Amino acid sequence: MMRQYNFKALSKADVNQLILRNTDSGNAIRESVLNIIEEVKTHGDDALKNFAQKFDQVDLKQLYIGKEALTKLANEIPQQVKHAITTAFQNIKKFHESQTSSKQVIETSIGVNCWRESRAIERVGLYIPGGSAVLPSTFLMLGVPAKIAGCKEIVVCSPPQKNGSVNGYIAFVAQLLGIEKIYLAGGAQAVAAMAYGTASIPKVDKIFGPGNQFVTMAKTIVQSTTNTAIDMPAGPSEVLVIADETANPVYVAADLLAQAEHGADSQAVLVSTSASLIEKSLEEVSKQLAVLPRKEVAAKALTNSYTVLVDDLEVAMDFSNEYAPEHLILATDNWQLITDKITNAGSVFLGNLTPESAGDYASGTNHTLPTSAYARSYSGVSLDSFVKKITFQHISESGIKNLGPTVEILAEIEGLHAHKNAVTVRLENI
Ligand code: HSO
Ligand code: ZN
Repeated sequence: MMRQYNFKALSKADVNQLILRNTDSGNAIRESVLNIIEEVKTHGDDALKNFAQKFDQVDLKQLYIGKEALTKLANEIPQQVKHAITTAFQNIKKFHESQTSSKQVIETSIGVNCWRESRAIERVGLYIPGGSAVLPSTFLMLGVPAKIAGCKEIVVCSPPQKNGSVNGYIAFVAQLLGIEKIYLAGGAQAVAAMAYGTASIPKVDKIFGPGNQFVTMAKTIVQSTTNTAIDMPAGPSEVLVIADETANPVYVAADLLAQAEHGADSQAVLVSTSASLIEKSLEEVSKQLAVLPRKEVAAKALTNSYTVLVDDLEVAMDFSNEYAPEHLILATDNWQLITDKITNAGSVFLGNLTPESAGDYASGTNHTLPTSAYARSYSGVSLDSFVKKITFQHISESGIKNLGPTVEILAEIEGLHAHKNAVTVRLENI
């Protein structure tokens, strides 16, 4: 069960200790991930087939599922599910389409025009987990912005199921996105394949997607050993709920458990101004936990989770900003009073009727978010993650006359005379 703390009794050092998570440098798995990467690098597709046998217990003849098979699988899913996935797809599309920026030309001084233009990252790799839970929602969250950005090549890897295929939900998402191939590779080996390329799997410029510690370690390694970028460092998922006496303990408990069921290493934190709300929420957690299909996983995550009693919402917010949660839920009717004070969070859910699950699946925001306090410096995945913003400038005759002397002086004080000359030769010629 969750540990309970009273903020007043905590020293600064205690708080620092409490907000620490996922500090395991993963050295134990580093060695095995390095071996996997080396295998894929040298043996390509054969290594991927061997790993599929070893880790997924399947004998793969070919490393992908093609368009026809995907259509067949997609057709088999219930109409109601197709409808729900389509609704989520449309909302995610609407929200991410609104993130396109139009070019804005700024005349910084007379005759000097500067602007930025977006260009899609050409080849992106999406990793869709398929281990303890298959996540078609993650496919939507990564595939939709990749499509809107106009990425030329979208490589999708997902671990094969026991029958050597992918599930129908993943296939249906592929169909909605117009993606015609899914590569059957999981874990660190999928990341290595996308970073180095194999005969079947193309090398990509940037790899996206959550995964277990092996996937995360592989992403971290390839980002420094190849020219492949990654979306962000990903640790176990987490939620911090700020609740006052206006919160509903049934809802609070449900939100904590939604987080806990993700994985044994997930963390759920409840920070509340009300001792009775904490007590009732914990009772509810026990009640709701007992009937959850993933109760073993959730129960483990709860041992890694805690509540903090605070004096007021401001202290709650200070704690939350220190913690920098991936997901922040403001379970209070008074959310408008404190939203401006949020400085660090991946994605925020306001009021008592806004569960994190809505954002996880269907409201439109992205669920690929910074964990492990990276919300202090990283944003979640958005359309921007799939583009580069390239700067442009054009200088006219009056522009170079105007700005040239400034550049000449700055080049002079840095002792860089070739720089100065690049301006001088033009000024002498006009
Ligand atoms: N809460 C997860 C996303 C997810 N939830 C997928 C359900 N399916 C990380 O934001
Ligand atoms: Zn979730």
